[in-house]
Amino acid sequence: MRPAATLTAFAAGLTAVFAVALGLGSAVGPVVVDKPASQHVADTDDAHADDVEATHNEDAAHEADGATTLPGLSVADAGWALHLASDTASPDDAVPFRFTVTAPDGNPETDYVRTHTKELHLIVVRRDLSYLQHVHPVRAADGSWSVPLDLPAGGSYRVFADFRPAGLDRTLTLGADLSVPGAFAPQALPVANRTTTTGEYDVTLAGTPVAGRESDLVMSVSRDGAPVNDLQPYLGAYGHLVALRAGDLAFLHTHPAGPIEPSEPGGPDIEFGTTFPTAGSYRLFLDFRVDGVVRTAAFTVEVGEAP
Ligand SMILES: [Cu+2]
Repeated sequence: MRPAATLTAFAAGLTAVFAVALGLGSAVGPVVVDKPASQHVADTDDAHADDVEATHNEDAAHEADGATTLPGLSVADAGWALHLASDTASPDDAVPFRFTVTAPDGNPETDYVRTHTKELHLIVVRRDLSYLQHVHPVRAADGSWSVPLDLPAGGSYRVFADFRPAGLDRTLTLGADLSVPGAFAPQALPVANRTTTTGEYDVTLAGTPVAGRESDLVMSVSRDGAPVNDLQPYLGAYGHLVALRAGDLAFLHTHPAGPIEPSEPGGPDIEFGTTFPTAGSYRLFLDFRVDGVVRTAAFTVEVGEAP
């Protein structure tokens, strides 16, 4: 073949592959690619059939079959999309981090159903899982969100916006990449641990998680060897747990077991039900509040195959 003909054939081949990929993408459903607003509306109905089934992600079988994009892996879902004002953040926390969430009509979403007492939870994690920050941005009347971030070092970060729009019967977790300029020394995932320390508090983890069904995890807080019985309600619960899969940072929803709206001090145990979609390594970040200070305890867990 002459070079020109080769190129033409190559281009035709590429087009065919691309067309197949596109067709497959629309057939499979939850759309990873951010589309123009005009297509969002049409997609919403299609996505709805999936929504009913995907409500909620705690459906272990559904999550385990791998057919659906897990929360946090996509910048857009069911017509809603996350837009960072910039994909680069300043390490200077005086510069607010800004973003918007657009609705299926393409306009910024302004109508939210509160979950855990907030309209939107923003979780920022360094991609090597060495750092996590959970904050609650402020929404302006035009729908734009802003919050100061405290990012300790350069590197590649993942931003998760966790919220429930009023027009949807489930929570969405949209994720986007964020770069922070500066020196970056990636850290290896810590080995699995059952005890950890944050400030003067020790936290132990009990439970044997297995893939594909809800696993019970119990975290117990102590100080100087004595159980801590004065955990303060924080965001409507005694503790909040964010679980991320090592490798792709899939975001796992966890559900506190026990009272959802505690008004009395709690502890030392905090219980969660978590569905790990696959076997493998996960990093868990537990937020709890004592003496008015929110602490974060981190664990690495190795999740086994279901017996
Ligand atoms: Cu939150």
